[in-house]
Amino acid sequence: MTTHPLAVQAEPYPFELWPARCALLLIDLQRDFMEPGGFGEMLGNDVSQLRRVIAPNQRLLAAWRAHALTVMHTREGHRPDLSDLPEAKKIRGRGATRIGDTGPMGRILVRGESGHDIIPELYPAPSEPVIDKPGKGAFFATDLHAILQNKGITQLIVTGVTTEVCVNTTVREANDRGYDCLVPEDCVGSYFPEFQTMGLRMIKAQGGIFGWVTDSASILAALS
Ligand code: TIU
Repeated sequence: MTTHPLAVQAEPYPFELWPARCALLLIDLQRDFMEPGGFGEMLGNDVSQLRRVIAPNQRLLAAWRAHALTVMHTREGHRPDLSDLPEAKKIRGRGATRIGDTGPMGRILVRGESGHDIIPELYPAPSEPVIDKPGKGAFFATDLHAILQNKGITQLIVTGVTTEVCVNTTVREANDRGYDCLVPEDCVGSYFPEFQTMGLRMIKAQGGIFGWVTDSASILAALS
């Protein structure tokens, strides 16, 4: 354990990184969001927009693993019987295909289906906890907070997809629970360029109202 924090260049001001207390939390890097035929495309989105986050996430993940730091992953999805799927979420959008229906990668957003799993490029190691969440935020109806507390984690580097939906919701939930959140902009992606920009601005505005924004190179530079 270092006796002083590492300074990461960030906005609105440098982030004081305590590596041993900082988990890398990768949000919903699932085939259902990242590949054709899944939930993201079903909602009318161009999923190719998100693939630029893969390489920078691989670099951060490799660094966290090399330093034996805490890595955790989340997946959005539901039980096969859909008992944890609110009716409101099921019918939202009034689309012909819904969560639980069969798509090219199995049943859409259902646990155990290939589309629900994390993309091979960023697949979790056996030692890395995977949080299955039914909502957009990673703290709602999960044991994420308990696991982080048990590990002595007080800081989160939050990456993944999508910037304005599950990443933003999770950062806000974490902030209210007392975690300092750092978001590397090249490691988070949105289907909408304007939401990418504003989703990040919302986090760092007002003196870092929800957290800090940086890039993966700045984190890697601080760690090296
Ligand atoms: N639709 C969309 O942008 N996102 C989601 O539905 N879930 C996540 O962000 N993971």
